[in-house]
Amino acid sequence: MQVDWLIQNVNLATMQDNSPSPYGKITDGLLAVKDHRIVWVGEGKQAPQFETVEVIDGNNGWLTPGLIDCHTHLIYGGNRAQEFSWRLAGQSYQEIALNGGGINSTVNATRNATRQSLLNDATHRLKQFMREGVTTIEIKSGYGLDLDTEIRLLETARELSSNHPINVLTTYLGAHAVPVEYKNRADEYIDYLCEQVLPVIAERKLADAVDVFCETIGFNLAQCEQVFSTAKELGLPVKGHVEQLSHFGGANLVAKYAGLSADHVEYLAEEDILSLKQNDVVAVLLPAAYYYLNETKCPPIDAMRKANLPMAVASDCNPGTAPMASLLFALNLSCVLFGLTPEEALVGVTRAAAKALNIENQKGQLQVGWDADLALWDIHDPNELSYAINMHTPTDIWVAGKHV
Ligand code: DI6
Ligand code: FE
Repeated sequence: MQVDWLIQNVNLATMQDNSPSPYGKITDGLLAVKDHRIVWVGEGKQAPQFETVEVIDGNNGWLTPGLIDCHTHLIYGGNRAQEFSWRLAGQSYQEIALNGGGINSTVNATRNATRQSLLNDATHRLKQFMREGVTTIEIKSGYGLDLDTEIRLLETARELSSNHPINVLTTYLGAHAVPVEYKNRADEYIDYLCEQVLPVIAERKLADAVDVFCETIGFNLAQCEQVFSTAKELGLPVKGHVEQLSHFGGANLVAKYAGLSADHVEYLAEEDILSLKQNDVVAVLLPAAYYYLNETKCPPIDAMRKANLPMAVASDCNPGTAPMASLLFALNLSCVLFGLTPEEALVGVTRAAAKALNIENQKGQLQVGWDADLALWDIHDPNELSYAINMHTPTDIWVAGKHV
């Protein structure tokens, strides 16, 4: 069998869904790559003869799919360190937002930032994720709100993908906050968003999906539904920041539009889970924001587990509620704070995260035909990836079969 390269003497965490063993584990395995795809994966002793160019010794380490961070706000100007001290002094996130801080203070900093400074700051954060073995990352807009700045953010996200060996999927999050120029006129802002911004974004193919902040301090159900129906008319899938600070009803709206994912879901009700499951929606857990906001209401993990609802885990990297550029730390938080098992956590940043981005048939598993996005770890057990904090980075990373 002609292949470009293969790795042997390696343990495989295939993350395949139908495997009888945890992590889809194959010990003493072998994986072969041709062009940018996996063409063989299994036990070394079962492997056929390969005519190959390069044979890599895995040194009995562990090979996982490249990690996928399916929810970030990576690109923004300035920071919210001042608010951090206000929050430590007792002000709530909601109070600060209602007093003109929060998202809108980052919108102001972003609108005044040059494209180069946005790119430089985002590149610094992106490199942190890449060194942890993240090979696919979702990046939202949402700190511009006006057409020009939203376009600048999404073009910058696309530029990151062309400058670095990482797959970037972009999401338009114009419904993140009401901008100052539309203060107390949220409905008119949503009309502007749906009539003048989203059509341009769609026409220029700058976004792969559309997101909303559906919350008391965000947008109401009618406003979010107007965004969702416009997105659907333009052929874009939807997702939502829902049930983050209250049970507000956004999860059912995502289900109604057969959205890709319902994100945060701290206040998800058990009856909402069935409609998410029936509409093939992924729950995206964002434990860093829960931790940073001192939230006390955990997502209903056990009920989602019992319903077999796919649960992804993501960093939510953003300047307000998760100024944190580590997907591995999010893994640890998802276990310690939310009660995921280490295996569920790793599924959350591989197979389930791929599904939340509509790429589950090409990334997130070690499977024949899937993209050869891979990370090799010098560990004795895949549990170590969520157990340890800041102790592991991959010894080797491949994106589309190319060593990076
Ligand atoms: N929920 C969040 O936690 C982030 N956005 C959202 O809709 C926070 C964004 C920020 O505070 O800058
Ligand atoms: Fe978010």
